[in-house]
Amino acid sequence: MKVKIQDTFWTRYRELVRTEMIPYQWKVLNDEINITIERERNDDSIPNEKSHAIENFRIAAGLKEGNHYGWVFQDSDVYKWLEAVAYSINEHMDEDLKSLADSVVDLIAAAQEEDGYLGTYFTIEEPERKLKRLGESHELYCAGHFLEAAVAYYETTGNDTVLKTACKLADYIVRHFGKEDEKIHGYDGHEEIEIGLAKLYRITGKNEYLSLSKYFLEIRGTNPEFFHIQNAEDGKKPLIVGMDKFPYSYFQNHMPLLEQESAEGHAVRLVYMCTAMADVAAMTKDVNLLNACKKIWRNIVDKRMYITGGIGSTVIGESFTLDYDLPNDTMYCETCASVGLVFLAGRLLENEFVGEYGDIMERALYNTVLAGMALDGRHFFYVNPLEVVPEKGKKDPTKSHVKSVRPEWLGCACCPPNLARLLSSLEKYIYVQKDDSIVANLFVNCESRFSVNKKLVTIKQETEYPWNNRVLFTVSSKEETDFTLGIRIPNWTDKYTIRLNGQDCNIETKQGIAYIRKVFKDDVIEIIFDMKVEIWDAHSSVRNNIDKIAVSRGPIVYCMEGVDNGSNLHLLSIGKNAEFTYQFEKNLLGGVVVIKVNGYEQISNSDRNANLYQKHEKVRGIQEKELTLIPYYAWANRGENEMQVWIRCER
Ligand code: FUB
Ligand code: ZN
Repeated sequence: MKVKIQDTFWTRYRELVRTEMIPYQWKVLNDEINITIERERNDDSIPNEKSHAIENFRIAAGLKEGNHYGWVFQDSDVYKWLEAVAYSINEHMDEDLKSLADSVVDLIAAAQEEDGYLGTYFTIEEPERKLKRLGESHELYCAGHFLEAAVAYYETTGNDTVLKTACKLADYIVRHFGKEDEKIHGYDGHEEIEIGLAKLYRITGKNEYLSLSKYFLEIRGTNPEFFHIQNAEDGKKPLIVGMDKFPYSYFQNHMPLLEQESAEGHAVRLVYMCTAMADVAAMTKDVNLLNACKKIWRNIVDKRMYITGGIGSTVIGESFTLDYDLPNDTMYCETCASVGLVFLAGRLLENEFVGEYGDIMERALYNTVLAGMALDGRHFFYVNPLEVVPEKGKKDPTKSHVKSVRPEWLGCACCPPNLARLLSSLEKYIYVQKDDSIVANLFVNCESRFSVNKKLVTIKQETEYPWNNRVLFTVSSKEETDFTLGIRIPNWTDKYTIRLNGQDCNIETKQGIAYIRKVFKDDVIEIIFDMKVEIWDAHSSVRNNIDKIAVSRGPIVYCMEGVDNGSNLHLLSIGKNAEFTYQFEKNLLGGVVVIKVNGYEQISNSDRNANLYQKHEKVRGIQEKELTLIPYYAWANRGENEMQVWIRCER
């Protein structure tokens, strides 16, 4: 399958990645740019003087002298950058960028030790502690990111060094971990190696990589004490302050994966773990593993996910908390966690054609993932709140992670390059194919080629999604080709029509996907979704959202911002039968559909001398006010101001 995107909405982002993010991030990784690196929350242990990520490699390679700087997982910023470059030059070859990336590959290879070990922190600072403190060390996490980057870079460029370095590293890990007595019967505190090994298996066909990936999943949680035992044997100071005290569930090792039924612990780790479960399940046809993954998915989607596709309800441990606990202004909703949710949905879709996987992917992608970066491609959110009063983030220590302006860079820089690698590889998520069934999962202007029963089929998608409700599929094949084309019917639409070659038709829909089975040659399918403004209630167990509504249109969730509606957004409300209007504004926020509604404003008693508490008035004093809503992903691009997704509803 080869998909080429030519889409107004997405090309803008992908060009931003290519022309802004990748060069900008390169300068940051090299400490060549004068920017403010913000701590993601008030915590003095967060390193924020510089990135030093490339310099760490130079020191580890013996090209420079000095100390390691940054998190123990600082290397992963470079790997994710390399992965994004791989996808970007695959789409748009840039010889200068390729030479730069080749030199980074050489540097990484030079930093690799003779036996295959790769990890600048331990090579430079504490070689004697290698693999001795896996709960915190992130050694296999970084390795997993390198394997992912290496596979992507090898696939694009055929660079031999990158593949050799990756295999040498993977072989090192195979030699050190596994069932055999002499090996470590353990795993990394942060899942990721499982994904990297599975990818490396796909291109090398080496069974030991897939087996080890499966082993890491199988052993996790069977020995919850593993990290504690290692820490005690190590006996030295933790590698990450306080992490040795985190509960087992933070690492998802509180019980074997097959027994886990809810999404627990650190959100990014959880979704990476589930991504690997779905991946390995698909490759090994392991139904139990897939079912276990689906159980956790159900818990996320039904009880622990924000309407924006954000996950992680608390800053403590960047974690899930409990069912229906979805506070809007203290949440975490890390950008990486939603990037991971996209990966997970994609892997589940490869296992089974279920529309819901695409629905959630779309929700995370168009809302939290995109909110993770500013429209200039040079400022990034780590945490994605659904309600912000800027002063609170500054003065309330429990909200120091809730920023109202995207920083230029972050002490922990996991999110920006994660965004870059996802957006530059978006073409991987548009279709899924299994034998002679192709499903259109995302609606993006693109031209795609498929091999179906050894025949070449081209499918062109034309659409103005997410602003417009029409998608046209033009299928062409030199020879008549019998196959099934599925089209996901998004869960936000109540009605849709499909026309095949100009004729209305009734199509069978299964699990959220409409299927057309026929002999295709030159055919046109037009699908029109009913894309009106929708209002949503949260489940009544979500205490923070009682008597509030959220507004969406198509896949886009909306919010109110102070710049359009004034401050004190909490005083605004929308009537039960309010009528919404919408309009595309091409000069606003890069071109967005803006929603307007006649709502209300509670007459405020802003007199500072007024009593804090006053006798209850039966009738609330309200006045009419037109409210303006913009896409959530585009908030905080017009200076610092309040923002709110869930809006009070006058019933
Ligand atoms: O631990 C590595 C990365 O740093 C995680 O994925 C993020 O959540 C951040 O904690
Ligand atoms: Zn992150």
